[in-house]
Amino acid sequence: MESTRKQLIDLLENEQGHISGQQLSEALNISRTAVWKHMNELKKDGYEIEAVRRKGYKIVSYPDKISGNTLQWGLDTAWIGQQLYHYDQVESTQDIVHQMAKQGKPHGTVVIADEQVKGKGRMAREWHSPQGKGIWMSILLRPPLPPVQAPQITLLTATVLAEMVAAESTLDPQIKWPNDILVNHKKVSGILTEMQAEQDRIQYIVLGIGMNVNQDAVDLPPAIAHKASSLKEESGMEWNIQRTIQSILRTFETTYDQFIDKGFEQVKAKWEHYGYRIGERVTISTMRDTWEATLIGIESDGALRAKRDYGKVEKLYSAEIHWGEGGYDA
Ligand code: BTX
Repeated sequence: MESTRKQLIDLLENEQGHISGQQLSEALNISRTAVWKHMNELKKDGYEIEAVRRKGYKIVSYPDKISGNTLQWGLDTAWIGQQLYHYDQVESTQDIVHQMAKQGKPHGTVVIADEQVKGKGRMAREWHSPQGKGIWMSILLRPPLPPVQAPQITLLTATVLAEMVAAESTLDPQIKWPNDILVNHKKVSGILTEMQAEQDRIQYIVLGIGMNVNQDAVDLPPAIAHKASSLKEESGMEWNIQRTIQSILRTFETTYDQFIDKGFEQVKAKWEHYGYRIGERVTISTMRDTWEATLIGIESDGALRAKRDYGKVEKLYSAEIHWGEGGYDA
């Protein structure tokens, strides 16, 4: 059903003028009544379709509103988003995916909302998720991995988001350890990974991605305005949220498959390529002391590697980093 709809859209898109119901029914191998039903579904999803007698159909305009269907049609993925749910408003997409995981929904299930009223960050922090301005999405993953490897999926996700931003704009995204996406030193995206696991096996991961897309400066809460931004603010252009979601999902699928196949090395290299202040000196505070070091990269368990001036390399799991000029410390 879905793929017929997608083929139908492709046919309509590729035709300069109108395309007749007869041609469509032959090309898709379905009845003309079925073609007509599909057209009505497309209209419901916001496609404006012109139907002219004796000539046929033509797409006049595309939906500007996100829907599960329109997201799925343009996706072309093997497993991610095969089940995709879109909501206007939710408390948090994370909670919905946790429920779905318990009900046995498959690996790759995606939940997206236009707005979250109780969006959450790490450590019970709040994640501001205003209506229609960003990407608020959670992905259900069932990786064949032990729980110690879960942080690698968060790091991988950060590289996917950075790559997407770099591919779709002239912006220069960076990943601030462990997993904030920054543009011009400001946070445009955050990742929340929640896991259900047994001793040696991950049952499932709910991977939450929040990305500020089309907020203007005034849309950002004053408390975070100095350290947060949106893709629009930084690039000066409005982004198509639907296409941006599709681009993230596509890149995610390829990167994840490669990681499961070949391991973490490539992800690590990419992370370090985008890593904020990698190769630079910062001040680090741990429980015991405060010292200066040069950040050199990450470990495969997600730790940050920092080299002391006398050469010793430290692995940091939780530390306060004073990111220096332009960076904020939280
Ligand atoms: P985090 O703990 O790294 O970031 C939370 C902190 O970031 C907040 O304390 C605040 O200072 C700042 N902040 C809050 N909202 C924003 C925002 N929109 N942009 C920039 N900074 C902000 C990061 O947590 C993980 C965020 C994951 C969000 C996704 S959205 C889909 C899914 N559902 C859900 O409830 N959470 C995830």
